[in-house]
Amino acid sequence: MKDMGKLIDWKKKGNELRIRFEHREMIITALTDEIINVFVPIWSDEHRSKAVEESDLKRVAKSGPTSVDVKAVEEIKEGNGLRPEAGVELRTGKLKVKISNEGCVDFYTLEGKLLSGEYRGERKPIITLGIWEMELLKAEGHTVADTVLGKPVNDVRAVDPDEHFYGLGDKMGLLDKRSYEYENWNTDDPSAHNEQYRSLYKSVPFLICKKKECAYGLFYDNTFHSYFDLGKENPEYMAYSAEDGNLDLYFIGGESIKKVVGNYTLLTGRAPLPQLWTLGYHQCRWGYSSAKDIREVAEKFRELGIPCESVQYDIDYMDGYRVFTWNEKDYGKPGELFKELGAKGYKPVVIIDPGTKREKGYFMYEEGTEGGFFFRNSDDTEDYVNAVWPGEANYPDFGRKEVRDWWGKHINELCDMGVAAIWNDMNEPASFNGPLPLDVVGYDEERKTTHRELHNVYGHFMAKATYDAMKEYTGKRPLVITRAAYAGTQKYAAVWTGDNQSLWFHLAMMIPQLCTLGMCGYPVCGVDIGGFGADTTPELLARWIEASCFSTFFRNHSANGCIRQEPWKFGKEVTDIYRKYVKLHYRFLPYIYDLMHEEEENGLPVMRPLVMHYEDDEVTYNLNDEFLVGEKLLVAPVVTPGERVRKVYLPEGTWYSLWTGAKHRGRRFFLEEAPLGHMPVYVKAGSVIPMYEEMSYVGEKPIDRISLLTTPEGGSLVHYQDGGEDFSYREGNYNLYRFDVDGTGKTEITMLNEAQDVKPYDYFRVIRLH
Ligand code: MIG
Repeated sequence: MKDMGKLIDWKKKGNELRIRFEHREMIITALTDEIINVFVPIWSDEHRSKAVEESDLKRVAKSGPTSVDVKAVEEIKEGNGLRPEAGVELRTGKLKVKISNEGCVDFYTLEGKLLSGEYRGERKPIITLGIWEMELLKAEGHTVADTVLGKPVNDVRAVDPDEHFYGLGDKMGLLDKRSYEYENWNTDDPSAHNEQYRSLYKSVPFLICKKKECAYGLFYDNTFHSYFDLGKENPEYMAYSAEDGNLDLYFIGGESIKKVVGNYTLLTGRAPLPQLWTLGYHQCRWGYSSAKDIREVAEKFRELGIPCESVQYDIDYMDGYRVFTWNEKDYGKPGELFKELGAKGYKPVVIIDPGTKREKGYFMYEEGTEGGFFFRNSDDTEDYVNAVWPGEANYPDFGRKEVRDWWGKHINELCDMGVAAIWNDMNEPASFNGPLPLDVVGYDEERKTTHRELHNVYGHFMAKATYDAMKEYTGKRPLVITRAAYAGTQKYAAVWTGDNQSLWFHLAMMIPQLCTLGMCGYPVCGVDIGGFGADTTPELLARWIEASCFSTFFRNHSANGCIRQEPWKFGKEVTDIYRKYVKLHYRFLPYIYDLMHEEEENGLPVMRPLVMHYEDDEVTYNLNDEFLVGEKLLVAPVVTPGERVRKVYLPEGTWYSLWTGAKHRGRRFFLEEAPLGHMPVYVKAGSVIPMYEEMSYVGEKPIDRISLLTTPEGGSLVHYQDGGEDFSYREGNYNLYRFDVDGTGKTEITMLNEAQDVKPYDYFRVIRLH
């Protein structure tokens, strides 16, 4: 880090190295052999992390470093062209960190390979501003250097010419984020998100860097407005900066992308195993505006034999968009429709926005005002007012426990009504009367602060409030779906990518976007199938349901005013294709569930970019139109209109077509027939994949049998089965099977764990591809 001044002295205490420089201190902490925190307290002495909580640190401590040694070094010579410099060196069981006397921090493997070196030169920003913008800057008394370079928190790191970047949450752009520029400032922008968008709804300042034969991660834990320039300004470096806060960098080693992701999620937490039904199919529309609408749609799914778990309740179910109220006029008595549809297997999922209507006599307004639970205006004299759906509204200050508890109490009332899952929207937070001023007052627990610091964690805290309340109250694994998030929100919520549109380009972007969310610790994620805004077409919807077949958040959703988007609106051909892929999703549900269970252990997502498993294969570095499900399935959806033959790439190994059993040699491209309704899917040789029988919804009938899909080589499978709802699996209440299937289909079963009260399968059968 620049501007530290000269090194004065240093002291090692346990895993921690404190270095005093002329102008600042730097604290290096080895949390594990591979996770190293570099902390420069520019703004506060403590970390004040929202992503890494006390409980996270306790968990990480269990994998503490095997050794931490520190010594002074005369000359730091190693590394690609770095000048010899004196400084201090910290070594763990896996990594070496060198801190120069000028405060530059470089990370190496123990063998001396440079993973990430601080850039020693000056930043040379390319001026991309137009004449008009330049004039404006001048008029306001700024220079370009002020705006691009004048941030208090900076880290500029040298990058290799062939280095690739992944991660950063829900950001647009391709899988490889090199040459893009991004901002972390949660943003609700309903226009069509394009490739060059710098920010969307979430801020996950975690970057995965892939160099020849190694990978590492950089997690900049800072909730203020921050920026990444990934070699756009200059191909020699990447630059991170933030408007305020500390430099709080976690360097994440691990050699492979998989291990880096595993380490990042060890640090920020892993998504808990969801209830089985939540992984099924969901239908939604902003515009199902009465009990009649919901009922009709729910019944139609059953009638057409298309599986479905929920028809979700968007904002119209509320009385005048007042949160925690019910519109009886259009939806009948609270809870009645839930019961009626519950009998048909439907679980109620309702939307809850944060914006609380300002209206005398409305209980949320009265309680919130009375309790002092809302954001305050900048001079802290009155509650801050903006507007959202209900008109003038206040914003709950979720950073305080008492506010979260208050909110949670009302969440519990929804649970009493029968609500099974909560969908959180508008929590960037969105506002109709211009953005919230940065100096709006809120709290981080007892500490008074402003929206500048709290903005990017607003959705995070709202999701936490909801998750904690539901978990405690119901004892079940809560499904909270959130639009806004920060790093670590995966502990509390699943995510969707907000308002996409019915555009072929958005169908295509789904693949890098969801793969990226997965690499950033969000295994339960999805996009609005069919597109939220704009009007979908029969072909687009058919291709969209194909491509989403393996999504963990699997929901068709569309906006009021756009064409209705249920499959039957598009005739028999589309309905048949739709049914085929929703049914296929349910058949593969046990595979997805196994992967989610494994994710709690290894942090790996369900949907993965090929580069995660084939890191030495350059073709995969920026492959945007294929993905893996776990490592056994490869999916190559058609995402281009009119295309009926697809170019498919299969990596190393042997693969079998799921549909025909045709055998393919990997590490090559080939053409595959892909008429409408046919999505190329391949099974890796030596795989055994669990499958259920067909069902209309989870809970329709006991799941008493399992099928094992195998390739001609046979293989083995560790398969997990539990009751699908509560947390008793954490006390061992689950069955764990190992199936060893040989080349003839003969199968040996070993029970690795037996549940107290989960009935094992009565039957199994082997389905052999050949
Ligand atoms: O300003 O609740 O992204 O899924 O249907 C729009 C209405 C508010 C935005 C969400 C979308 C939802 C819609 N909401």
